Amino acid sequence: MQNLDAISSEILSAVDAAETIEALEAVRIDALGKKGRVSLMMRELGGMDPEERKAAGQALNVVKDSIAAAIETRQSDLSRAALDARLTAEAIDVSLPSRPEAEARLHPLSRTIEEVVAIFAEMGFTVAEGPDIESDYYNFTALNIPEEHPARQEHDTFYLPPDGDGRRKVLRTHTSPVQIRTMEAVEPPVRIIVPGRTYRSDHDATHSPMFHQCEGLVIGDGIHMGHLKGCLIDFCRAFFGVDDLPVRFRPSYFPFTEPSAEVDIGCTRDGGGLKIGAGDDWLEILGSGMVNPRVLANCGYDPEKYQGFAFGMGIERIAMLKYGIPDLRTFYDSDLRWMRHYGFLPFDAPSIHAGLVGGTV
Ligand code: 2NM
Repeated sequence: MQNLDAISSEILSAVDAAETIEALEAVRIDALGKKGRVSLMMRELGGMDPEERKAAGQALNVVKDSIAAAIETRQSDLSRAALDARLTAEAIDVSLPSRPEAEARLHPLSRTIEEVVAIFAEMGFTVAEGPDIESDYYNFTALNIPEEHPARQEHDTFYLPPDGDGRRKVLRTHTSPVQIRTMEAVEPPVRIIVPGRTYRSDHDATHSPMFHQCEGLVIGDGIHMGHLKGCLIDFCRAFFGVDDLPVRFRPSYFPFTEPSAEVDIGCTRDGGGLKIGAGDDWLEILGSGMVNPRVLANCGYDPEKYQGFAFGMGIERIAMLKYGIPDLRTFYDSDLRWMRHYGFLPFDAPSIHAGLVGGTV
């Protein structure tokens, strides 16, 4: 016990000299551990006289506490130093500019489909999709398009080579087969919007053999021409963003609707360019009509019980009008300069409602 002071200051020096948490722990075990120097001296107290033991015990406790306190202080100094070193080593310069990334654009056709779908989704429509390769039945027959109709002719429609039973499938010439498939699959009420690729054997400055359509179908009990007009007037005004846009319904003919109507919007061509929503000129936007009772019957609906309306529009056409794209053929060129000019930033897309996507029929 006589050299307690010497032992104490030796241990305290070792504590101060420990440069790492691990080295400090070794010093702690050497001093205060089970077989440490202080612990061994504690054990020696047992062999002492009571008087001697009391004094030595007190002295030893003071030394033990001061060593424990010194270790604790050194420990927090070392861990703070370790943290400081790590923070310095791992410092992130948040003021650095990000690395340049290729910035993608949304194609104007994708954007236009999203806009049309978002407007009809707001009215309670869901999206339906179907195959691009169709049977003659779904593309023509079910739609009341007769055998002799010009649309069925070789030079208007792409026919695939005949399959096993001699039937020739077609590349769908409109998205209407999806409406037929939907009516076969579900009972009214029906409210669907059908965007997709369509194909016609036609190629010049204003026609592409592949193009896009968006058609719609509403079937219910007591659906009439007033519903058709209200729905399509609202659509035209929402799509072109003109609240008081003039909309005109002009009698027309389609085999699958009766009566049928083309939908025109007001515009002017004065002063060179085209201006939508003003003037005394008209621009054709949509085809529409009340679904022909023969089409309803073909799909297993009782025309006495259910009525409905349908409509269709060309996506390229309405995209060209809305965004001032002068040449149809540029849609399919995949020209990145054109995309940077006419394309859309993806995060600027119109909001699409959850649960909007319906099924594939
Ligand atoms: C149009 C114009 C008018 C139409 C009709 C149908 C169906 F399947 F219900 F009979 N689907 N789409 C339709 C009617 C399409 O596009 C210019």
